[in-house]
Amino acid sequence: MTKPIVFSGIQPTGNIHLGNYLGAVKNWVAGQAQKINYFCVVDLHGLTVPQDPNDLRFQTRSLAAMLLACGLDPNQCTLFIQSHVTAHAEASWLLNCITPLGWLQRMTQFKDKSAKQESVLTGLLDYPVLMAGDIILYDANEVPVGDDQKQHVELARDIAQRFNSLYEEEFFIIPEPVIPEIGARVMGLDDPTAKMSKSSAHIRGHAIRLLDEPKEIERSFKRAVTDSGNEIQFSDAPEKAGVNNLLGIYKALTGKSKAECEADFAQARGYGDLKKRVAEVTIETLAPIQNRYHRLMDDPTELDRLLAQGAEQARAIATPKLDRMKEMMGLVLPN
Ligand code: ATP
Ligand code: LTN
Repeated sequence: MTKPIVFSGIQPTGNIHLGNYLGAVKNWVAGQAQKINYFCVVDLHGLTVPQDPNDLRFQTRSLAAMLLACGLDPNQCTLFIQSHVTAHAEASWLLNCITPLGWLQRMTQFKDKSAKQESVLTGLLDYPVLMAGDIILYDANEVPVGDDQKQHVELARDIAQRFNSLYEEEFFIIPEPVIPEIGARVMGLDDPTAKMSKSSAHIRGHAIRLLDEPKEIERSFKRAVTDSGNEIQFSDAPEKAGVNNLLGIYKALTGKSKAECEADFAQARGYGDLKKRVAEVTIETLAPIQNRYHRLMDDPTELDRLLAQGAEQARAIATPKLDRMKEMMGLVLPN
């Protein structure tokens, strides 16, 4: 049986946090051996909101090191930086020319993010077209992402289908979003009604960043917003969102069932015990990741070598696919 092809991406737009890890990266690592994997640090997507150039450069390399530290294995996956493979930017232009504007204006992430910007950049609207190109250039079958990206993967399906019906049936594979059952939407510790997000990770007590020191992790969990009750159970009730989020984090980190998680806290004296235990398992999970991260950042030559190797492997797939697209659309390929 042929192995499924997996593609996913993450933006170098700030400190990677527990939501990114549980909603996406942990699942990339877990599925590596059974599949053909492409994982991409999407620096071109990062440019869709204003960035400090030096900061973006640092974040891009730091994120790549962090992904390796989390367990991505260059022998089992292709890890690369999006702008190193120019086919992505070119594919997005070609796909722009078959994508109706209305499809992009409907995207909820665009509506949310543009509402927060003083001046909305064209790239922000166009973001999902670049993302569609990322995925379909590699004939990806599966796109493991958190819940917030489902709409973008569905748009990628629509764009692929439109290209196929205009030019050649079955040219692009129609990708499927793969959303984890638990961890798909980790909420902010300071506000359990909003998703934990990189762009808010600088706000104290909002996120657990993968590079946080144990003391900071304990502090953030201690301050986490809960309710005035003391029942430690999974619940969909809006007032229980804080406790539900903490239990969800505990479940995703330990791999235990819901019943086992609840049983672990049956004797707890209150939310304080839950917060303390969630902080402990988080610190235990992050310690080896942080060690590996620092080792990689201390060896820039090795990191660059791995990223160059990833880019070369990615180009070998993406460039011929892009050339076929160009030909189908009527462009003259250079001799
Ligand atoms: P930004 O705030 O800059 O939009 P982000 O925190 O949403 O950043 P991305 O780089 O956009 O991070 O997302 C990387 C991956 O992490 C995606 O698969 C996304 O679905 C997932 N993800 C992001 N936030 C969460 C969250 N709170 N819970 C679960 N998964 C998440
Ligand atoms: N938009 C995604 C990042 C991303 C991505 C991709 C995810 C860019 N290209 C391709 C999956 C597949 C996000 O997480 N915000």
